[in-house]
Amino acid sequence: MSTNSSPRISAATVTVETEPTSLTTGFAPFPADRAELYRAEGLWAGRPLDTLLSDAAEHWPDRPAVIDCHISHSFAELDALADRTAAALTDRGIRPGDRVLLQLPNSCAFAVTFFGLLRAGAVPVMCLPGHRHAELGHFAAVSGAVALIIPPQASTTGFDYREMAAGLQAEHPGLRQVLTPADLDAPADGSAAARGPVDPAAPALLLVSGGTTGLPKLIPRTHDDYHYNARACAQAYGMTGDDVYLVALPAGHNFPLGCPGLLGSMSVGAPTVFTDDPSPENTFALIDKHRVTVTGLVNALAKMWAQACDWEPVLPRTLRVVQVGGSRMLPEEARFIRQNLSEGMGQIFGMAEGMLNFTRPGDPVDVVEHTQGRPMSPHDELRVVDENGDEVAPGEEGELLVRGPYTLNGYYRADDANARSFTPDGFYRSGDRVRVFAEGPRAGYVEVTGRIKDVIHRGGETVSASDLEEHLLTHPAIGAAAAVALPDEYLGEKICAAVVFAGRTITLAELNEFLDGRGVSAHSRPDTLVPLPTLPKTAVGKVDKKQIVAGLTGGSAGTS
Ligand code: OOB
Repeated sequence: MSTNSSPRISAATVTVETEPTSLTTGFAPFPADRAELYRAEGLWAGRPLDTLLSDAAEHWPDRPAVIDCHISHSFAELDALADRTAAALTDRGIRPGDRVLLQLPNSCAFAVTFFGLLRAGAVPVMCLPGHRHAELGHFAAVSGAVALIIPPQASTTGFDYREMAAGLQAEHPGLRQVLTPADLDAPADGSAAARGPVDPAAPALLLVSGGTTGLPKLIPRTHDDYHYNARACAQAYGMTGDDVYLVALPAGHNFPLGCPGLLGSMSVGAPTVFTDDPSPENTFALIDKHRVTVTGLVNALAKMWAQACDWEPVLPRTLRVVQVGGSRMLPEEARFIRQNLSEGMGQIFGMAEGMLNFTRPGDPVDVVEHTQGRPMSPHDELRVVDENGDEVAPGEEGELLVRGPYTLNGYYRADDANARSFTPDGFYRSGDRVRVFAEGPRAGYVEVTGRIKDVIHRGGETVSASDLEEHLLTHPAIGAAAAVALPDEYLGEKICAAVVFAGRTITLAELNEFLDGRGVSAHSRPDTLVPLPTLPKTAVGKVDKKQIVAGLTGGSAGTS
């Protein structure tokens, strides 16, 4: 078991890391008693994460492992390429425990580099292609990363990663190297990377948090917990070597990486197809070509795919499981996606911090449409509490607190955030407002009703953004909506409805008359109505309220 060495470094105070620090500095491991339980129960395998690949290469050497529009590799080939990359990394001075920022587009090179880093004993920091200087600089400072791996070419939107990397290096001298996959492809001098023994209780990778306030935090995922996460998820979806998984979201995000994603698919010998273009035209053709059976989508993308089924010539008929999650979904939206895109539509409520809830293949339609699923593991512990931290009555709403075999015990090097985000007995405060149904066919399933902090303080009233959004979406002229708080001299905050009109437009007065008719109280109705061509999205494709507010107040969008 790794030790939690002190002193811990607070993210808020770290700006530039010049001295290399130990991986476990500022890492909160699982407490010994629970670790013991998860091992005894056989959940944790005690194996390094990259053994998912070596095991697959041993069992199914010739089966396709990864496929993109340029190339494909069998499990044996991917395994050999990972070794080669590890040797090249070692040759370049990357040492076990070193953090390395990984920012690559969806591609076979992503998989090769990810496993190469693990094999070298390095810890990838899973950046998304949409992250920019502010996020990367923050990840570099907090993690003390020694290298950054970027694509050799500009992004499809013309963004130049090399230029950003040069700027980052100037500010973070600890970031000694900027590499592309091509730099790691040449046969290395060393025959194999000598990483030494791996502590399965230590962090294998750092995921970034999906929160929409402030800069993302780093989430240490251990070999034990992430190996379990991937395997258990693939198993719960009934995946076998006959399945084919499609990565349509950014591959470094927890959802397509390990839920079940690339790693879960690998655990059962199923290939993963990568695409950089999530449009229906492109993905439907790929799904057809590779007989894709499983994929994961954020809500907006799922809705777009479902709409496109009306006109696309090739339909995604081979899909058996379409997981939809990442933000709140109304039952009507779920029904639309299920009926138009795939009967295999399921909901997933997950977080990079760990705990996953999802509906299972074969669950009743009522459960699939009205809930965000149930916990993945019998060892997930959920608590729903009120504002005083007291548990609410069964079936009532409150904040979800979680603890379990694959949920973090602390953000990486973030003492201040940790003091707020964890209870003394180790439960993570998710910030999500949920109810866990207590009876009937939905018993044990979770419904996400909003974010605890996503509220607008208007005058003396507290208005829930998600409640208002739900009402807004019932208006036939509104295709998408976000309720956000704007500063107001008299009220403190006023309510702004940012909407995407579907076909025709309406005025604020018409909207408020409609809301009045639905029984929405006067103080909970929008003060301003802002039509937008689309709602701005985060790097993974969720509605980015921070950016909406920044756009309307002339402030900086922060970072996304
Ligand atoms: C996934 O992970 P993150 O880390 O990008 O975001 C987590 C947060 C949750 O705390 C919750 O606020 C929200 O995103 N969320 C949902 C949701 N799924 C995630 N809110 C309502 N309904 C849902 N179904 O987003 C993620 C990770 C793994 C699998 C799927 C999604």
